[in-house]
Amino acid sequence: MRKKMPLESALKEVEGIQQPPATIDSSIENIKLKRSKNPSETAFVEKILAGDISYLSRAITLIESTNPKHHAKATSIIEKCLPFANNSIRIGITGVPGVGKSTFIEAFGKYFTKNGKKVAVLAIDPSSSINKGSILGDKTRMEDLVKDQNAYIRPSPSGDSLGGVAQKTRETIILCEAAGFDTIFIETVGVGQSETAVHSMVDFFLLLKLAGAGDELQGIKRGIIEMADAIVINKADNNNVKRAKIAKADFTRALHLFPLKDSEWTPKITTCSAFYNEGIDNIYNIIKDYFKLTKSNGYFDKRRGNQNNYWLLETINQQLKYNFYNKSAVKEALKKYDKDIKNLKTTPFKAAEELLKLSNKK
Ligand SMILES: Nc1nc2c(ncn2[C@@H]2O[C@H](COP(=O)(O)OP(=O)(O)OP(=O)(O)O)[C@@H](O)[C@H]2O)c(=O)[nH]1
Ligand SMILES: [Mg+2]
Repeated sequence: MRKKMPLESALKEVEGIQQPPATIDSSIENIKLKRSKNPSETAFVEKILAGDISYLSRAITLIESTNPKHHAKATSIIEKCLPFANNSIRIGITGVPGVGKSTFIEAFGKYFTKNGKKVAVLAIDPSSSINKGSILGDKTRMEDLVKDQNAYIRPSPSGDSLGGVAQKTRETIILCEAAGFDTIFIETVGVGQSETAVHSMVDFFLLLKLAGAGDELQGIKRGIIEMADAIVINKADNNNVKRAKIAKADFTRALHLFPLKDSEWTPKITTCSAFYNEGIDNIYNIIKDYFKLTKSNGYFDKRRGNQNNYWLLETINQQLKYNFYNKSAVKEALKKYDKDIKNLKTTPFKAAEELLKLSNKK
């Protein structure tokens, strides 16, 4: 009689083959995250230091919140993260709308991640509160970078003042660094004061330009070119290559007019095509050279120290202003004095004096 085969369970059919876990770790984490609606500061800090993007994003949301409770919590998280921050290079990228910032950041960011870096992309754009959709367009232009495990893209915080937005971005930088991002890009649209704000929070300032767009002189006037550590003429491709070369020569000549920078760095002018991924390696090397120089001559640390000092005073100024204008007594009196000034009953100087006295009263 034939021996009966032992009854095999269907489940054993795949013995020896590793079974996928019944649940995915990341899903469990997500569920847990949703459950713990109000994680403690310590939980936040632990997760951020472990590189947890969900917690990083939630902490940034706390920074951006206008709720004073959130603000207090965010401040405490930032303070606890501070000892683990600062180990990054911070690069400001600016240029007029359409110059190719998003396309460039996609190409440049990928170059960094390919070289083993972790890149966080933040934006300063106070106008984004009006035009919230813009980041969507951006994300499609940064298609690869968005999917990159080693990149983190955070849309610009909305806010009604540039100072407020800038401060939030600075705090966000600290959290991103604590979460292990060693390369921070700060993007801004080169149309206003935001360049100065970005300049005051980065180590290297990169200006994107177009060949023959006629805005060269404007840039010189506004002092943006003076701030630049590199001027990159983008879209140097197809039938634009020649014009880009001419622009490069023009800028090189113009830059000779400026005195040597404190950093001892001579700003570099180069061309690239973000779209065709050309010239990106050259810009990467320029940046490497810059950090080599400024870290060895002490400028890197000095500049960060100066920036901290600037932000200390800037934050005090903002807070004083905010407290002053938000006092109801001041609000009312301001209207009255405004009228009195118009009716020539008092002078702006006397009125200001009285208003300031008023703000000191309990
Ligand atoms: N030919 C060419 N086109 C480019 C290049 N870089 C960007 N573009 C195109 O220029 C257009 C604008 O590029 P974006 O990257 O969106 O420019 P932006 O500076 O981010 O624009 P805003 O977000 O509006 O300030 C897009 O159609 C890009 O495909 C380039 O190197 N060569
Ligand atoms: Mg863009």
